[in-house]
Amino acid sequence: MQPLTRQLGDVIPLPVSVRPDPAANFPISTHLSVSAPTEAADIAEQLAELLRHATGRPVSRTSGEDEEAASFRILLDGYDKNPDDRNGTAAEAYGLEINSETVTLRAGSNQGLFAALQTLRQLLPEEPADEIVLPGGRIEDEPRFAYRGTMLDLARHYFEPADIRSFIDAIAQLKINHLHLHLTDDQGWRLEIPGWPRLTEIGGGPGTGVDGAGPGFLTIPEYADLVAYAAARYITIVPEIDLPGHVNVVQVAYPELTADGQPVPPRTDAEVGYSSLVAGKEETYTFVEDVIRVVSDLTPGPYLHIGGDEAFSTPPEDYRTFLNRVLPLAGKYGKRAIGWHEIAAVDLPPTAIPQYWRIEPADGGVAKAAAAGHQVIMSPADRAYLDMKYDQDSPLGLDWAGVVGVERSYDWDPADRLPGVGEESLLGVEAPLWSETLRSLADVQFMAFPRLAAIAEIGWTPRADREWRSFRARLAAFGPRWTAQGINYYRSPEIDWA
Ligand code: TNX
Repeated sequence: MQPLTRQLGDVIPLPVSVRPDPAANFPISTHLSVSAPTEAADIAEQLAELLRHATGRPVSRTSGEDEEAASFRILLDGYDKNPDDRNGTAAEAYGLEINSETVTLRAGSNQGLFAALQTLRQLLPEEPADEIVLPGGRIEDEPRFAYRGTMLDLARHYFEPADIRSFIDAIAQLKINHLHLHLTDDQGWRLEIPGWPRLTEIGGGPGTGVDGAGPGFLTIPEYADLVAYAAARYITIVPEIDLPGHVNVVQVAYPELTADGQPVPPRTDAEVGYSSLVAGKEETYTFVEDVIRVVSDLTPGPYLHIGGDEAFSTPPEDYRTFLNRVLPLAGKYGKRAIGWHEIAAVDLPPTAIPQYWRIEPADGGVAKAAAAGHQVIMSPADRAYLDMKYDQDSPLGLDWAGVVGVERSYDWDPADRLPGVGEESLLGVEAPLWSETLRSLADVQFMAFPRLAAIAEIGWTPRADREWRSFRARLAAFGPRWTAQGINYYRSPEIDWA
C-alpha cells in the first residue's frame, strides 16, 4: 500500500462533513482522464490542468461512451443540500467522492464545482510528485455565509494588476469569494473616470499614496480585466468610492468641490478625518452621481461600497443630508450599497449593508439596522483587520486596534460580536487590508497569510465544528503549499510549521 499524500480532512476551510474511507484510497498511477458535461467544460479544463501540474502526466478529456471510464468525473446535477437557500449559499455547495477507481466532483453549479476543485487541490501534494495517493471517502460541503471577503487598499499604496491577480489566485484557494477594492482615499484615486480626467492624472500620478510611495491607477480596461479575472475564479469585485470624507485628492484635482472653491494641497500623510465633500453644494452631487454611474456600469457584481467612514469634518446634519441623497444612487444604478457602519446613522434604503469595522463591544446603529432587517458584514478591527501587527515586533502594520495574532484572528465568532446582530443578520465576514505601511505584493502576502485563512474558515465552516487546535494543525500543513507558490506568508511562532 502506498502512503497517503494527505488526510481527507486536511483542508482549509474545514468542510462541513468529512467521511474518510481508507479502503477506498485512490492511487494516481493509471491513465488520467476527466469527463464533464459541456456546461462545466471550463471547470474540467481547470481540473485537467491541476492534475497535469501535480502529476507531470498527460490528462485526457473524455466524452460520450468513455465518460463512464474516466478517472475524474464532474457532475452538474442540481446537487442541493439547502433547498430553500435562505442565506444564499446553495450555489457553492458541492460533494467530493474519492474511491479506488474514480474521483467525482458534484455540484449544482460551476461555482460549487470550483469550490470542490479548491478542496481537491489541497488533497494533492504542494509540489509535483510521481506517486500520489488521494484519500478515499466523501466530503459534503457548503459555506456558512454567502459573503466571505477581503479588501485591498489601492489608495494608500497602489498595486499593479499583476499583483492583484496574484492575490486573487491566493484567496480563491481559501474559498474567499469577494474582493473589496478600496479605490479612493485622501492620498490617491485609483480608477479612471471618464469626464473627470484629473482624478487619475493628479490622484494616480507621481507622488501619490502614503509618503508619496504608491502612484498608479487602473484604466477602465484594466479594471474590466480584473473583474473578469476574479469572476473566472468565482470572486466578486466590490469597488469602494470613499465618501463624503477621505476625499482630499478629489479636492486637489477639482477645487470646485471644496467649500470655498479654493485649491487644497495634496496630502501623503496617514491622518484621517480632515477632508469632506460639501453636502450643500450641487456640484458635489453631479460629481458623485457621475462616479457612481460609471463604477456601477463597469461592475457586474451586485455591490457598490460608498465608504462613509470617519467623516469627522462633515457636520452630522450634513452627513445625513449627503447619505440620504447618495445612498439611493446605488439603487438607481442597479447596485446594493455597502458602507462602513457609520452609515447606520441614517435610515438606510432596504438593501443597504453596514460593514462593522470598529473594536467596541456594541454598536447601537448597527443593532438598529439589523433589527430593521438589514444584512451586516462583520470586520471588527481587533480580529479581522489584516493590517494590524501580529505582535509588537511586526515590521509592518499598525496597532491602533491592538496586535492580532493568528489565534486571535481565529478564535472569535461574527454572530457573537455585536449585541442585536446575530447569525441571521449576517451576510458574512470580511478581512480588510489597509496599505499605509505596505509597499509590495510581498508585504501584502506577509500581512494576509496566514490570518486570511482564519477568516476564510470562520466564514465557511459551521461554527460548532471550528476548533483552534485543529485549525492550527491544518495551517501547519498548509505552510509548504504557500512556500511552493512563492507566497511570502508570516511564519508565526504560534504555529508548528511543517
Ligand atoms: C481606519 S477602517 C480606517 C482607514 C485606515 C484604517 C487603518 C476604516 C473604515 N477606516 O482609513 O486605513 O483604519 O487600520
